[in-house]
Amino acid sequence: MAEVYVGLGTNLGDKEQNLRDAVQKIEEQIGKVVSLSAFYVTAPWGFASENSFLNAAACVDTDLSPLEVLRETQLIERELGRTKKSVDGVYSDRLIDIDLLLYDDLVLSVTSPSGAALNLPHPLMTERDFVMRPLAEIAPDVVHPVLGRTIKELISSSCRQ
Ligand code: PH2
Ligand code: MG
Ligand code: MG
Repeated sequence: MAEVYVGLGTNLGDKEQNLRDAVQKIEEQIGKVVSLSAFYVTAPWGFASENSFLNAAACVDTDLSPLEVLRETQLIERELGRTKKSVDGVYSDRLIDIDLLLYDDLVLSVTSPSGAALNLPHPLMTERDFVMRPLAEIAPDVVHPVLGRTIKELISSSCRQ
């Protein structure tokens, strides 16, 4: 059994419902959601949009491998109506985005059979306040496996939005 942290984001449609639907599907398809942060209203980061985001973080106990979790999160995104993916850091509005942040203390960089990159921990997580604030709420004492510091320590030092 592994402990996975995921970040959830949406800035289109009924955002609260999108997050709730994603959490329900994660529970059905990935594993037990053992904690869920509050939902945070955040400004779009890294691109211009009129649509504010709703972001959250969740901790999931799973028997799936990292690549299996990635396959399921991508499937759930499509089931909830997402059609476009970000390409080379060019972001766009979306119904739902589910990003793997941490998988136990694994450090890895692989390409999935579908061609998607999987990097753990998520390489941009510490730069993103919309990730770190919800994560710090549910996992303040979890240690980042590369930086060797807790989420609580990292949010008070390097985090920007
Ligand atoms: N996701 C992005 C890019 N920018 N900004 C906010 N506020 N919330 C997000 O979830 C988000 C973003 C790429 O996935
Ligand atoms: Mg994302
Ligand atoms: Mg994503």
